[in-house]
Amino acid sequence: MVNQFPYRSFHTMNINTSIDLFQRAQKSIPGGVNSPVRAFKSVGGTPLFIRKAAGAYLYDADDNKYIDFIASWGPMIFGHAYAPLVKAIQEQAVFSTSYGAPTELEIRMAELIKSMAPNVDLVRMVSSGTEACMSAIRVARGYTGRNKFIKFEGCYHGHADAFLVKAGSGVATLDIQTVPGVTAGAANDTLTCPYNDLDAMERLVKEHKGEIAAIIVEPVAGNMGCILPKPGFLEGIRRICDAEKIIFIFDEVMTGFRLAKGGAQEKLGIDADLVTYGKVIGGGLPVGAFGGKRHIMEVVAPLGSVYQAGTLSGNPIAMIAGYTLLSIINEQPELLKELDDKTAYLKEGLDKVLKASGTPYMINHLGSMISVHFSGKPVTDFAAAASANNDLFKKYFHAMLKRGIYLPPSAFESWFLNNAMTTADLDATIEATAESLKEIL
Ligand code: HOZ
Repeated sequence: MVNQFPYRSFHTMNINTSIDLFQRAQKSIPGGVNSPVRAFKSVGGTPLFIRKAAGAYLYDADDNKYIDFIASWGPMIFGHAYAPLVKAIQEQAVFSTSYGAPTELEIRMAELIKSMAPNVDLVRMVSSGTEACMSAIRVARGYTGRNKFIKFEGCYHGHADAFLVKAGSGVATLDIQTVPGVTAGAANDTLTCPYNDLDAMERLVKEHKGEIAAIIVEPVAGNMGCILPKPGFLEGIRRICDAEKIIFIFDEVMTGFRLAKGGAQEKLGIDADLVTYGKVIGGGLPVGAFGGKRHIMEVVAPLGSVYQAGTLSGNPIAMIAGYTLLSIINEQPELLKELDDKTAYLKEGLDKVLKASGTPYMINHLGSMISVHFSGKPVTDFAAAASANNDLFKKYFHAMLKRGIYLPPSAFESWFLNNAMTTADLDATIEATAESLKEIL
């Protein structure tokens, strides 16, 4: 049924074209969107249809301008339509968009990733973070000969069947407990425990001794809002993986090369066995990769028999975009420091106005990932994120949106800053928060 726009009154600005487009979209696209979080379901209202973006700003179909805190969920580290990227893509496009055959560009990309993440000996390019994570699990299973793996509640590793168990992001946003279509067979080998709960994880490992192929984690969780690993959590997983010969997988789809030149591995000082990358390494084009230690990655076909393939894997346009972005991060890591400083500035400003409002809140923040949880207690796992006042988040989201600040349309997503943001943009965001809180509290 076509949405009757019950939340139209949330908007005081003209979003008539988006409203029309959403109505039209619902006639030919499930829910009118190609990825569920975009539908604004948990915050209500009409999703904005974007016409263009430049630097720190998004422009919707009615020409409203917004400061963008989604950054395409991570990759727009230097802002939208970043000139070196646009130029590289244009120059490459004239040589065709896909070959289905190897190119030198893929080697350059692999060499660059290896130089930035020194424990990656071999890396295979794929087309999305989902593909990267599901392939990494397959590799871990193939290598160890074991079937089960552990993931943490509220972490999201893409939409492959085995990951849709207690997942974050859209699954949490839509509060889907069991995903129809995922068979018990596919889900039975997925074991879950709370993020940051090392004891629960150790118990699981004991109960399933010798059965666990891998433990996969978002080193900084970004799919239940931003949640940081407690000191010792990741180190504890590393220790248990070593003791039990379990493959430790870092899902760096959001953090990879955003948090540091060497990703979260470098930022947090953890050496994973396999690492998955996603949108960031394509500069916003559909790219993913999984890689890691040689003796494990050697099971991948055609070297070994763990099969994995893709016509668009290593696509030349995606490779040049990713290569250009990663090269800039590699050569000028001080740009990431600039971005981190901007995020710290934003955090300080938000802290002041939230404190002044008297509402309970927590700000979780690391590097250029940040999120506000309307909760009086620390938000260190999914249960805490879910028990925050997410009705208030919904009001905050809309109050900010109409002030031209585009936050993720769910409390279960991290915000991502980009380095095109100016101090004026950050001040505007802080001021909009102060005004919004006055309006909604
Ligand atoms: N799962 C993505 C964020 N965690 C959202 C993807 C999208 O809707 O574009």
